[in-house]
Amino acid sequence: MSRTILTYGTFDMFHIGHLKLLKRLSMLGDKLIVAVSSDEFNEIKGKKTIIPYAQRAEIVEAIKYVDMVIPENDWKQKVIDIKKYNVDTFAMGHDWEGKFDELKEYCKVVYLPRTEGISTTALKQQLNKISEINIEDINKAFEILQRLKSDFE
Ligand code: C2G
Repeated sequence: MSRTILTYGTFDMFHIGHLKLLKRLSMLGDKLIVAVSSDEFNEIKGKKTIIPYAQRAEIVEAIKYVDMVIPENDWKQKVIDIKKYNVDTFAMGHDWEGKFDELKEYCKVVYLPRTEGISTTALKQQLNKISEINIEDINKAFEILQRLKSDFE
């Protein structure tokens, strides 16, 4: 009997943490279905994504561990998806530990350890820091370089 695994996520700015999770999920069964959060649903979740849904879904679909991608549009669709795709195991990273235990009525529920040291939030913060280097600083640096250049000519 083939075992279907189901997970949900935003997968914005796809990184190694996402990849390692999908790899480990694929080892739990024969078919991995990933529900990628729509842009509208992320607004409901209070999450602002950098990469739009269509691209996030295409990236996840291209991952060799993933067999199928479906859209995640609301919190309530999980039970419907579990029944529709005859899911054997529902699984998430452990930052969701205990949050979906009510699904144990329908299938196995598993929380896997997250990959430490990487997150989309942290990537966004780093990008913000870089963009904070304002133009003024850049101009100052440029002036100094020009003066240095003229000193050596
Ligand atoms: N993840 C991980 N290691 C990281 C970062 C993320 O294992 N360093 C896992 C998360 O635990 C999650 C999955 O990658 O299981 C996707 O993470 P997000 O894109 O942040 O998903 P989220 O916005 O939490 O959406 O209905 C549930 C929600 O859609 C979950």
